[in-house]
Amino acid sequence: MKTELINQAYAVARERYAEWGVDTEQVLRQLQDFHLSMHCWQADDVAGFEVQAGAMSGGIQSTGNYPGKARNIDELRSDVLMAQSLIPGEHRLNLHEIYGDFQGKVVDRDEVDASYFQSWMEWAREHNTKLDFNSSSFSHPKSGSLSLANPDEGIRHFWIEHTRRCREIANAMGEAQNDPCIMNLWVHDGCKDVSVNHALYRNLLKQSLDEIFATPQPMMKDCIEGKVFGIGLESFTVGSHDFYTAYAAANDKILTIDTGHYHPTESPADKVSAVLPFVKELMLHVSRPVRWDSDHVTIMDDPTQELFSEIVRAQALDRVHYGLDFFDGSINRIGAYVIGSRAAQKCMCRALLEPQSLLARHELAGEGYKLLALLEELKAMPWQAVYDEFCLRNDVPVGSDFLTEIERYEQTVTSKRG
Ligand code: RNT
Ligand code: ZN
Repeated sequence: MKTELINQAYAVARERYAEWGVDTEQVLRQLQDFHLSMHCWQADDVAGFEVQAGAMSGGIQSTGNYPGKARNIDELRSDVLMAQSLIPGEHRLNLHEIYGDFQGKVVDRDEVDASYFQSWMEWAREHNTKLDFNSSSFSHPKSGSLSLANPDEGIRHFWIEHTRRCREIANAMGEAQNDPCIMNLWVHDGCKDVSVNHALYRNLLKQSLDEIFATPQPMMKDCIEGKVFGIGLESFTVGSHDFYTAYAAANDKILTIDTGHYHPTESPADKVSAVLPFVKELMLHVSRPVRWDSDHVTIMDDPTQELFSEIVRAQALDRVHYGLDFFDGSINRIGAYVIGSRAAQKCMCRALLEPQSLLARHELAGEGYKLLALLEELKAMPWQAVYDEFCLRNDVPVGSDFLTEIERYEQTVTSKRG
């Protein structure tokens, strides 16, 4: 796209927003400071690099068989860098434990340590990126339907040991990058069919978490993620939203909101102002549920827009960590990263461009029709010109120009993979 045209469109947008008291230059600065935590698992359909890797389990599923998924650590790193080169701004990389650099060695989940992530830390430093982390309870012979809530003490302690070690790894990453590593804890624990031991499982999960969190790890931050149900675990989820919301509030932990994890008519955006008086920070897993927790690629849909708008309206920008969590195996995976990441940024861009104090004033003055009218007008304001300018200033392709780059990478790299 022609630079001149983008600049002209931006100049018009800048004036239009200024009429509403919104400074687009300020918004561009805020966008520059908006860092996504890009999930590594879109590149390979959540397979990871364990030598002993088996089938995917734990109630999650990546569907589709688009050619070219990353088969090893080098391919995944290359794909992530390719995606990042098409996304404006600087972003973090979110690793799961199963993505360690195991060098052909069988390393069980209760044996992992920071040495297997040394090369990741070096890679991150070299590429000026920061790492976040996740323990991995799924896709393992001991996963079953219960891990940290398992009444079998041997299995439960296996997963406690795993998660403890993951916190040490996260802490090492935090130290290496001189910035806390955000570690997410999600376990799939639940029941396929009716169960009468709900209280037992939840007490066990609480006990496990207490043991895991007993050791302070100053350079990492813990977040905990609940959900409604998993595949094959439809009847009961131990780590439900109520469970983790209460745990996070009582134990000063970060609550993770995965936008795919709620009942279809429930609004994840509405959680923001509801829990922020009680928890210091939130972690997002921005995703897109289609009828269930399908983890489709994030787009600019109403729920995503509402979520970012609620964060801005709550003045909570610096209390939120912005993770992505989708894994679509049916389309070009670099494309998936770029579309999803840019969609999240565009939603944030629109959220930041809202004339907040003006809107709030109308509402408090009882001028409901004015509030409604302005919100309607805002939908058609030239936010796209601001985002285009953002891309331009970050030296990444503007608009759909990134398609050519992805196509070239597909032709020369991903299509060559067996
Ligand atoms: C599963 C959770 C979890 C996973 C990743 C792979 O329902 O959303 O965050 O998607 O950890
Ligand atoms: Zn998630």
